[in-house]
Amino acid sequence: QGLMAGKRGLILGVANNRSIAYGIAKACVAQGAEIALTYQGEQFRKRVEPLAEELGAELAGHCDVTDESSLDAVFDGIKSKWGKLDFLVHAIAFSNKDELDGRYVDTTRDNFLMTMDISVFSFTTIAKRAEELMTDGGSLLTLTYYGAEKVMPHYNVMGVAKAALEASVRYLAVDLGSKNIRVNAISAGPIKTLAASGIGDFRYILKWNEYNAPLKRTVSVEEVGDAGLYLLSDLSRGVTGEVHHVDSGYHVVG
Ligand code: 0WD
Repeated sequence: QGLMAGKRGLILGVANNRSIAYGIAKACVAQGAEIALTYQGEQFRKRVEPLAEELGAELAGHCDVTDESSLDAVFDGIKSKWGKLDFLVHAIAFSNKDELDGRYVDTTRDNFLMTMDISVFSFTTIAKRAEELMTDGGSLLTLTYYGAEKVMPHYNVMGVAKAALEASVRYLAVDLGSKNIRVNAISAGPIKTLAASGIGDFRYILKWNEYNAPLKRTVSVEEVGDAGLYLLSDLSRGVTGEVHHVDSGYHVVG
């Protein structure tokens, strides 16, 4: 029963119960999906373990996307446990906090490369690994932000990375389309999560959205979760290469 009955998915990027990936995981499980979660290192294991238990999810182990061997281990594990994969969520991004403030022009080479590696290249290499397991087609989903399209205060190098991530969605959609693997992104409005706490003046950005978005409020992880459910389920079977805004409509005025 449910929109996701019989579907198995890997969800990367649950850090805690405020994570966008957690909202997506909950929505999928409520519709009958079987899911596996990864965590980044031991410090997140103890936060993610109870969430996995609550959701009836498998723990697919430690995953640091900059470490190929940890990716190999996660995908080998999925292959031996499930043999195939129907959907995948990539909700991962990182940049040095001290460069998510001030001017973009001051970005260092090291942080530029690290930000692009964790926030952009990881989706491409994960898509390649998922392709092998998505033998009956599938759906890949990543998370982006409006700072890819317009300059947002303090978003800096992450805005440049999200622009590259959105372009990756389009190229991957073409590469994988003939195998009926769809690739889409949700451009979420600002939500107070651990990752967001690294962005300078984030409370101001939340307030700005409340005042200016057509719906006059910010969005919740449940709302992003339900949109994720649509993009991961067969309801969106005709949709690929799309960046879908779940932002109370902010992008039409911002
Ligand atoms: O306002 C927001 N919160 C928005 C977030 C608006 C629009 C988009 N997004 C995006 C983020 O850029 C990210 O791509 O949504 C995605 C999920 O972010 P989130 O739910 O806001 O943040 P969080 O709950 O912190 O999860 C992101 C997690 C990391 O947490 P920390 O706080 O450690 O950065 O990504 C994971 C980590 O668990 N992560 C990694 N996972 C594997 N390998 C790595 C890595 N190297 N780096 C970060």
